[in-house]
Amino acid sequence: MSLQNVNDLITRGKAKLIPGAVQEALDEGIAAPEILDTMIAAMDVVGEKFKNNEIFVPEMLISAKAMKKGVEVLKPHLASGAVGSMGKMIMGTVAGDLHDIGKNLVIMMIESAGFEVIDLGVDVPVEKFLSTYEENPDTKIIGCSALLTTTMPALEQTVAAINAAPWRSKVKVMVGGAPITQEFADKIGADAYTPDAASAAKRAKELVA
Ligand code: B1M
Repeated sequence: MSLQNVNDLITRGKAKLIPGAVQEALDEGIAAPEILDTMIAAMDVVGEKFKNNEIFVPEMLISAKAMKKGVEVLKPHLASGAVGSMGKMIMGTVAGDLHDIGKNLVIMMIESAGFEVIDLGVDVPVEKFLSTYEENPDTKIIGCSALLTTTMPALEQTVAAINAAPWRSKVKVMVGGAPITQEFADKIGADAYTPDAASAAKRAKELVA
Protein backbone atom coordinates (compact mmCIF):
# COMPACT_ATOMS: atom_id res chain seq x y z
CA MET A 1 0.00 0.00 0.00
CA SER A 2 2.68 2.53 1.01
CA LEU A 3 4.88 1.47 -1.91
CA GLN A 4 1.96 2.10 -4.23
CA ASN A 5 1.58 5.52 -2.62
CA VAL A 6 5.28 6.29 -3.22
CA ASN A 7 4.88 5.21 -6.83
CA ASP A 8 1.78 7.40 -7.34
CA LEU A 9 3.35 10.46 -5.73
CA ILE A 10 6.45 10.21 -7.94
CA THR A 11 4.47 9.77 -11.14
CA ARG A 12 2.20 12.68 -10.14
CA GLY A 13 5.20 14.80 -9.11
CA LYS A 14 4.07 15.49 -5.54
CA ALA A 15 7.39 16.70 -4.12
CA LYS A 16 5.87 17.98 -0.86
CA LEU A 17 4.10 14.71 -0.05
CA ILE A 18 6.78 12.26 -1.06
CA PRO A 19 9.09 12.60 2.02
CA GLY A 20 6.22 11.59 4.32
CA ALA A 21 5.27 8.66 2.12
CA VAL A 22 8.84 7.38 1.95
CA GLN A 23 9.17 7.73 5.72
CA GLU A 24 5.91 5.81 6.16
CA ALA A 25 7.23 2.98 3.98
CA LEU A 26 10.45 2.89 6.04
CA ASP A 27 8.43 2.88 9.26
CA GLU A 28 6.49 -0.11 7.97
CA GLY A 29 9.80 -1.94 7.72
CA ILE A 30 10.12 -1.87 3.92
CA ALA A 31 13.82 -1.99 3.02
CA ALA A 32 15.30 1.20 1.56
CA PRO A 33 16.55 -0.49 -1.68
CA GLU A 34 13.02 -1.79 -2.31
CA ILE A 35 11.59 1.71 -1.90
CA LEU A 36 14.27 3.06 -4.24
CA ASP A 37 13.40 0.40 -6.85
CA THR A 38 9.76 1.52 -6.63
CA MET A 39 10.80 5.12 -7.22
CA ILE A 40 12.98 4.20 -10.20
CA ALA A 41 10.11 2.14 -11.65
CA ALA A 42 7.86 5.20 -11.24
CA MET A 43 10.36 7.27 -13.24
CA ASP A 44 10.21 4.62 -15.97
CA VAL A 45 6.43 5.09 -16.09
CA VAL A 46 6.97 8.86 -16.34
CA GLY A 47 9.43 8.27 -19.21
CA GLU A 48 6.95 6.03 -21.02
CA LYS A 49 4.16 8.60 -20.64
CA PHE A 50 6.49 11.26 -22.03
CA LYS A 51 7.38 9.02 -24.97
CA ASN A 52 3.68 8.50 -25.68
CA ASN A 53 2.97 12.26 -25.51
CA GLU A 54 0.71 11.79 -22.49
CA ILE A 55 2.87 14.20 -20.47
CA PHE A 56 5.49 16.82 -21.40
CA VAL A 57 8.84 18.13 -20.11
CA PRO A 58 7.39 20.16 -17.18
CA GLU A 59 5.64 17.06 -15.80
CA MET A 60 8.85 15.04 -16.22
CA LEU A 61 10.64 17.77 -14.29
CA ILE A 62 8.22 17.81 -11.36
CA SER A 63 8.46 14.03 -11.10
CA ALA A 64 12.25 14.41 -11.05
CA LYS A 65 11.89 16.93 -8.20
CA ALA A 66 9.68 14.50 -6.29
CA MET A 67 12.22 11.73 -6.88
CA LYS A 68 15.01 13.90 -5.49
CA LYS A 69 12.98 14.71 -2.35
CA GLY A 70 12.29 11.01 -1.83
CA VAL A 71 15.96 10.09 -2.27
CA GLU A 72 16.89 12.66 0.42
CA VAL A 73 14.81 10.71 2.93
CA LEU A 74 16.26 7.37 1.78
CA LYS A 75 19.87 8.53 1.66
CA PRO A 76 20.82 7.80 5.29
CA HIS A 77 19.31 4.32 4.91
CA LEU A 78 21.23 3.52 1.73
CA ALA A 79 24.61 5.13 2.28
CA SER A 80 26.77 4.36 5.28
CA GLY A 81 30.47 3.99 4.44
CA ALA A 82 33.47 5.96 5.69
CA VAL A 83 33.79 8.57 2.95
CA GLY A 84 37.26 8.92 1.46
CA SER A 85 39.02 5.75 2.56
CA MET A 86 38.92 4.14 -0.92
CA GLY A 87 40.32 7.21 -2.70
CA LYS A 88 38.97 9.86 -5.04
CA MET A 89 36.52 9.57 -7.90
CA ILE A 90 35.39 12.25 -10.38
CA MET A 91 31.78 11.99 -11.61
CA GLY A 92 29.78 13.96 -14.11
CA THR A 93 27.01 13.80 -16.68
CA VAL A 94 28.48 14.43 -20.13
CA ALA A 95 28.13 17.56 -22.29
CA GLY A 96 24.64 18.31 -23.54
CA ASP A 97 22.96 16.05 -20.98
CA LEU A 98 21.00 17.47 -18.02
CA HIS A 99 19.90 14.23 -16.35
CA ASP A 100 21.39 13.85 -12.89
CA ILE A 101 19.17 11.59 -10.78
CA GLY A 102 20.99 8.42 -11.82
CA LYS A 103 24.40 10.08 -11.46
CA ASN A 104 23.46 11.28 -7.98
CA LEU A 105 22.38 7.77 -6.96
CA VAL A 106 25.66 6.38 -8.28
CA ILE A 107 27.53 9.03 -6.26
CA MET A 108 25.56 8.16 -3.15
CA MET A 109 26.40 4.45 -3.43
CA ILE A 110 30.04 5.12 -4.37
CA GLU A 111 30.47 7.44 -1.39
CA SER A 112 28.90 4.77 0.72
CA ALA A 113 31.52 2.34 -0.60
CA GLY A 114 34.17 4.66 0.85
CA PHE A 115 35.15 6.95 -2.04
CA GLU A 116 35.44 10.73 -1.93
CA VAL A 117 33.52 11.94 -4.99
CA ILE A 118 34.13 15.18 -6.87
CA ASP A 119 30.74 15.86 -8.49
CA LEU A 120 31.08 17.93 -11.66
CA GLY A 121 27.30 18.08 -12.10
CA VAL A 122 25.58 17.92 -15.49
CA ASP A 123 26.45 19.10 -19.01
CA VAL A 124 30.15 18.65 -18.26
CA PRO A 125 32.50 19.57 -21.12
CA VAL A 126 35.30 17.14 -21.97
CA GLU A 127 37.90 19.70 -20.85
CA LYS A 128 36.37 19.88 -17.38
CA PHE A 129 36.83 16.13 -16.83
CA LEU A 130 40.47 16.50 -17.94
CA SER A 131 41.29 19.63 -15.93
CA THR A 132 39.65 18.23 -12.79
CA TYR A 133 41.81 15.10 -13.05
CA GLU A 134 44.90 17.26 -13.58
CA GLU A 135 44.04 19.27 -10.46
CA ASN A 136 43.44 16.00 -8.58
CA PRO A 137 46.05 13.54 -9.87
CA ASP A 138 45.38 11.22 -6.95
CA THR A 139 41.96 10.41 -8.48
CA LYS A 140 41.47 6.68 -8.96
CA ILE A 141 38.35 6.62 -11.16
CA ILE A 142 36.59 8.96 -13.56
CA GLY A 143 32.87 8.18 -13.96
CA CYS A 144 30.74 9.50 -16.80
CA SER A 145 26.97 9.28 -17.07
CA ALA A 146 24.87 9.70 -20.25
CA LEU A 147 21.09 9.35 -20.38
CA LEU A 148 20.31 10.27 -23.96
CA THR A 149 21.10 8.43 -27.15
CA THR A 150 21.98 11.90 -28.49
CA THR A 151 24.68 12.35 -25.83
CA MET A 152 26.32 8.96 -26.40
CA PRO A 153 28.73 10.68 -28.85
CA ALA A 154 29.67 13.15 -26.07
CA LEU A 155 30.41 10.18 -23.83
CA GLU A 156 32.54 8.67 -26.58
CA GLN A 157 34.42 11.98 -27.03
CA THR A 158 34.98 12.30 -23.28
CA VAL A 159 36.40 8.80 -22.99
CA ALA A 160 38.52 9.31 -26.14
CA ALA A 161 40.03 12.48 -24.63
CA ILE A 162 40.78 10.67 -21.36
CA ASN A 163 42.27 7.76 -23.31
CA ALA A 164 44.58 10.19 -25.12
CA ALA A 165 45.79 11.86 -21.91
CA PRO A 166 49.37 11.16 -20.79
CA TRP A 167 48.11 10.08 -17.36
CA ARG A 168 45.58 7.57 -18.72
CA SER A 169 47.28 4.51 -17.24
CA LYS A 170 46.91 5.94 -13.72
CA VAL A 171 43.12 6.16 -13.74
CA LYS A 172 40.15 3.90 -14.49
CA VAL A 173 37.15 5.06 -16.51
CA MET A 174 33.63 3.95 -15.66
CA VAL A 175 30.56 4.70 -17.77
CA GLY A 176 26.85 4.20 -17.35
CA GLY A 177 23.37 5.48 -18.06
CA ALA A 178 20.20 4.00 -19.53
CA PRO A 179 21.25 3.84 -23.22
CA ILE A 180 24.79 2.59 -22.48
CA THR A 181 25.69 -1.06 -22.89
CA GLN A 182 28.76 -3.16 -22.18
CA GLU A 183 29.30 -3.38 -25.92
CA PHE A 184 29.30 0.42 -26.28
CA ALA A 185 31.60 0.80 -23.28
CA ASP A 186 34.05 -1.66 -24.86
CA LYS A 187 33.83 0.10 -28.21
CA ILE A 188 34.72 3.51 -26.77
CA GLY A 189 37.52 2.14 -24.60
CA ALA A 190 36.08 2.54 -21.09
CA ASP A 191 37.39 0.24 -18.35
CA ALA A 192 34.01 -0.57 -16.88
CA TYR A 193 30.28 -0.35 -17.46
CA THR A 194 27.59 -1.07 -14.90
CA PRO A 195 23.82 -0.89 -15.32
CA ASP A 196 22.91 0.55 -11.92
CA ALA A 197 24.16 2.39 -8.86
CA ALA A 198 24.67 -0.63 -6.60
CA SER A 199 26.76 -2.48 -9.19
CA ALA A 200 28.69 0.74 -9.92
CA ALA A 201 29.81 0.90 -6.28
CA LYS A 202 30.80 -2.79 -6.31
CA ARG A 203 32.74 -2.39 -9.56
CA ALA A 204 34.47 0.79 -8.32
CA LYS A 205 35.81 -1.13 -5.32
CA GLU A 206 37.05 -3.93 -7.60
CA LEU A 207 38.74 -1.43 -9.92
CA VAL A 208 40.90 0.04 -7.17
CA ALA A 209 41.61 -3.23 -5.35
CO1 B1M B 1 14.60 13.13 -20.02
N1 B1M B 1 14.63 11.61 -21.24
N2 B1M B 1 14.76 14.37 -21.41
N3 B1M B 1 14.29 14.43 -18.61
N4 B1M B 1 14.03 11.69 -18.82
C1 B1M B 1 14.63 10.25 -20.71
C2 B1M B 1 16.07 9.78 -20.45
C3 B1M B 1 13.88 9.44 -21.86
C4 B1M B 1 14.29 7.97 -21.91
C5 B1M B 1 12.34 9.60 -21.71
C6 B1M B 1 11.60 8.85 -22.81
O1 B1M B 1 11.47 9.38 -23.90
N5 B1M B 1 11.11 7.67 -22.54
C7 B1M B 1 14.30 10.27 -23.13
C8 B1M B 1 15.60 9.82 -23.81
C9 B1M B 1 15.32 9.08 -25.11
C10 B1M B 1 16.59 8.68 -25.77
O2 B1M B 1 17.59 9.30 -25.69
N6 B1M B 1 16.50 7.58 -26.46
C11 B1M B 1 14.43 11.67 -22.55
C12 B1M B 1 14.34 12.86 -23.33
C13 B1M B 1 14.00 12.67 -24.79
C14 B1M B 1 14.58 14.14 -22.78
C15 B1M B 1 14.58 15.48 -23.52
C16 B1M B 1 15.31 15.48 -24.87
C17 B1M B 1 13.11 15.93 -23.66
C18 B1M B 1 12.90 17.21 -24.44
O3 B1M B 1 13.38 18.25 -24.07
N7 B1M B 1 12.21 17.07 -25.54
C19 B1M B 1 15.28 16.41 -22.51
C20 B1M B 1 16.80 16.45 -22.70
C21 B1M B 1 17.45 17.48 -21.81
C22 B1M B 1 18.96 17.32 -21.82
O4 B1M B 1 19.48 16.51 -21.08
N8 B1M B 1 19.63 18.05 -22.67
C23 B1M B 1 14.95 15.72 -21.22
C24 B1M B 1 14.80 16.38 -20.00
C25 B1M B 1 14.47 15.78 -18.82
C26 B1M B 1 14.19 16.56 -17.53
C27 B1M B 1 15.18 17.73 -17.32
C28 B1M B 1 12.78 17.10 -17.60
C29 B1M B 1 14.27 15.43 -16.45
C30 B1M B 1 15.65 15.26 -15.79
C31 B1M B 1 15.74 15.94 -14.46
C32 B1M B 1 17.01 15.55 -13.74
O5 B1M B 1 17.64 14.53 -13.97
N9 B1M B 1 17.38 16.42 -12.83
C33 B1M B 1 14.04 14.18 -17.31
C34 B1M B 1 13.67 12.91 -16.77
C35 B1M B 1 13.28 12.91 -15.31
C36 B1M B 1 13.66 11.72 -17.54
C37 B1M B 1 13.21 10.30 -17.13
C38 B1M B 1 11.69 10.31 -17.04
C39 B1M B 1 13.79 9.78 -15.84
C40 B1M B 1 15.30 9.79 -15.73
C41 B1M B 1 15.69 9.27 -14.39
O6 B1M B 1 15.99 10.05 -13.50
N10 B1M B 1 15.60 7.95 -14.20
C42 B1M B 1 13.77 9.44 -18.33
C43 B1M B 1 12.99 8.16 -18.57
C44 B1M B 1 13.61 6.98 -17.84
O7 B1M B 1 14.74 6.97 -17.43
N11 B1M B 1 12.88 5.95 -17.70
C45 B1M B 1 14.02 10.45 -19.36
C46 B1M B 1 15.83 7.30 -12.90
C47 B1M B 1 17.32 7.07 -12.70
C48 B1M B 1 17.57 6.45 -11.34
O8 B1M B 1 17.76 6.17 -13.68
O9 B1M B 1 19.17 7.90 -14.84
O10 B1M B 1 18.92 5.56 -15.81
P1 B1M B 1 19.00 6.45 -14.63
O11 B1M B 1 20.27 6.00 -13.76
C49 B1M B 1 20.51 4.65 -13.40
C50 B1M B 1 21.35 3.87 -14.42
O12 B1M B 1 21.25 4.37 -15.74
C51 B1M B 1 22.73 3.87 -13.87
O13 B1M B 1 22.52 3.91 -12.46
C52 B1M B 1 21.41 4.73 -12.16
C53 B1M B 1 20.77 4.29 -10.88
O14 B1M B 1 20.46 2.94 -10.85
N12 B1M B 1 23.68 4.92 -14.19
C54 B1M B 1 25.02 4.67 -14.08
C55 B1M B 1 23.51 6.21 -14.52
N13 B1M B 1 24.69 6.82 -14.64
C56 B1M B 1 25.65 5.89 -14.37
C57 B1M B 1 27.04 6.00 -14.33
C58 B1M B 1 27.77 4.84 -14.01
C59 B1M B 1 27.13 3.65 -13.74
C60 B1M B 1 25.75 3.54 -13.77
O15 B1M B 1 29.11 4.82 -13.94
C61 B1M B 1 29.82 6.03 -14.03
